[in-house]
Amino acid sequence: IEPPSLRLFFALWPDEEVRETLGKLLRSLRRTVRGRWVEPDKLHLTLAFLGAVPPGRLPELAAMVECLDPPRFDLVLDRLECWRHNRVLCLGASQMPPLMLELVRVLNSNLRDAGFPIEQRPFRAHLTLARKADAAWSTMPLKRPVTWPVECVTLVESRLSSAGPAYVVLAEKRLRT
Ligand code: 2AM
Repeated sequence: IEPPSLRLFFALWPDEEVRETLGKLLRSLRRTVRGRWVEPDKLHLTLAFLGAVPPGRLPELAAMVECLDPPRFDLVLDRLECWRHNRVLCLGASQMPPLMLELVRVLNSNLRDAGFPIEQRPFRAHLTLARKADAAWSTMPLKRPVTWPVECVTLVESRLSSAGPAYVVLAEKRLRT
């Protein structure tokens, strides 16, 4: 019998300070937009989604994170987006840091080399704030953009349950200063 697979993804995981800023923003938006809001301690930005992975491959993926050595970068989240097709409300960036795109490219290239299926759609950096959102607009610039000094890349497990997903950081690598 095969052990159950793990639902995994690589992500940028906010530190406490950024999380607090994001939490404040989320709480202020809650006053005007209805939706199924993400709990502030679960906010994150997915770099590459792996989907179901046999647990035996976990060490390989953890090693993939350890071996990364990307320089730090700032990600400026400066707009809200509400996607029409799935009513996802998220934070986005009008400028993609080249170092972030390079990180995504390296991750995907490592995954491909190791034989993992990889995302064919172009990477669209976003941090989901709410689902089933009823915002009337599709994009809205933030009066006060959030600057996120990205210091860490993580491998995360998502455990789905009726209470919503629980996320467990399985491996992390600090970015080079
Ligand atoms: P979302 O925020 O747009 O929902 C854990 O589910 C993380 O993986 C979330 O950030 C989620 O993105 C992302 N994710 C889930 N399914 C995905 C898929 N099929 N392709 C890309 N990302 C996915």
